[in-house]
Amino acid sequence: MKKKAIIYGVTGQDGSYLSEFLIKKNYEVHGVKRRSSSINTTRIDHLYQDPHEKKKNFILHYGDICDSISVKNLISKINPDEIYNLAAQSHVGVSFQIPEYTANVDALGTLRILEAIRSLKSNKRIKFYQAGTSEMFGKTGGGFQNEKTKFYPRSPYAASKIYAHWITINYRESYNIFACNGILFNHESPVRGETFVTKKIVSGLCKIKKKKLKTLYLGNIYSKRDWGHAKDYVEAMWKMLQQKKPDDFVIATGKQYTVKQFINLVCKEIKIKIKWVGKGLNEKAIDINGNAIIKIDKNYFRPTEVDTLLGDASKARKILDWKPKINIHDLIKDMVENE
Ligand code: NAP
Ligand code: F7E
Repeated sequence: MKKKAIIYGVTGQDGSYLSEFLIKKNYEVHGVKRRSSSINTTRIDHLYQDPHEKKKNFILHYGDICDSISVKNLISKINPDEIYNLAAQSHVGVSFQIPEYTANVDALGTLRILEAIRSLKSNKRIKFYQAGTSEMFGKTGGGFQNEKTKFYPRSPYAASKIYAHWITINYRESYNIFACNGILFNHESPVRGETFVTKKIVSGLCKIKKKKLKTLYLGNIYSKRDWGHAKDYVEAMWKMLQQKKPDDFVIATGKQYTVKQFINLVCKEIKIKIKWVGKGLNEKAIDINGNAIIKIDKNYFRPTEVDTLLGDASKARKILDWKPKINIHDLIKDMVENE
C-alpha cells in the first residue's frame, strides 16, 4: 500500500520540493491549495496530473488552515499517514503589517490541524510535521543555536511560530500524537518567493546585468543568516517522521554570512564588479561605470531585527543521519542559472 501524505502549503517553495521528494519515494501526495483569483500553482505545475487520470500520485484539494471545517473534513476523508504543515504567512517583515492575520494562520492554523488529528481517532497513528523556524531564537546575542537555546521572538511571525511550536509539543505530550517540530534555518532556492532577500538580490542583480533595472534597493545588509538549500531541508522533514519516537530538530548548515557578503558572492558569480562606498543609509554599491546599482532604503528595515542566526544541527546529524549537501556557492549558482 502506498503511503499517503497531506501537504499544507503545497504551492510554496518547500511544498514544491517536498512534493517532488515524496512522489519519488512512491507516496500518494495530497496537496492543499488556497482558492485564489490568479494562478498560484506555478511552482507545482510540472507535477500536475489530470483529475481524470486513473493512477494519480499527486492530487490537489482546495483548503485553508484558517477554516477548521475544511481541515477536519479533508483529514478525515484522506486519512493520511503523514501531514506536513508548511502553510504560513511566512514573511517576517510583512508580519508587522498584518500581525493578527499572521497569528491566525501561523499559530492557530497549527492548532486546527492538531485538533483535527486528535478528534479523528484514526486507525493509523497519523504523523505530523510542524514547520518551525530559527526566527523563534530571535535575539540570540551571537554564537550557535540548538534545540536547547531559549526563544526570544522579534516579530509577530516569530511569536506566532512559537505558539505553534509549543502547541505541537503539548498535543504530543497530552494525546500521544506523533508530532515533530523542525526548527529550520533560512533555506532558499530558485523558487524562493521574490520578496525574500536572497531571491531579491539574485533577481535584481541579473536584471541589472541585462540592463533591465538600474538600482536595487535593500534594507539592513549587516544581518547574518545561515542559508541552506530547500532541497536538502525537505529531506530532513521527512526523516523526522520516519523515526521511532517524535522529537524536535534544528536543521542548518552551521555557516553564516551577512546579506552584504551574499551580495558580493552573487556579484562574483554573475561577473559584476562593485565597490562599496558610504555609511549607514548612504551606503551604496557602485559598478565600474560609476553607477550606484545598490542603495539602502530605510523602508525595508524592520521595527525589530534578528541580527545573527547560526544553527548547530548536530542532533539531526546524529539521530537523522542528515547533513546538508548543497553549500552557499552551489545554492547561488543554482539560483543564478535559473534566473
Ligand atoms: P512560502 O513559499 O511562503 O509558502 C507558504 C505556503 O503556505 C504557500 O503555499 C501558501 O499559499 C500557503 N498558505 C499561506 N496561508 C495559508 C492558509 N491560510 N491556508 C493554507 N495555505 C496557506 O514558504 P516556504 O519558504 O515554502 O516555507 C514553508 C514553511 O516553512 C512556512 O511555514 C515557513 O514559515 C516555514 N519556514 C521557512 C523557512 C525558509 O527559510 N524558507 C525557514 C523556516 C521555516 P499561497 O501560495 O496561496 O500563498
Ligand atoms: O530576510 C534583511 C532582513 O526576508 C533576511 C523566512 O523564510 O527565514 C526567512 O525570514 C535578512 C533580514 O528572511 C532586505 O532584514 C535586507 O535580516 O530573506 P528575509 P528572514 O526574515 O530571515 C526564516 C528562517 C523564516 O522562517 C521566514 O519564513 O535580510 N534584508 N534587505 C532584507 N530582507 C528582505 N526580505 N528584503 C530586503 O530588501
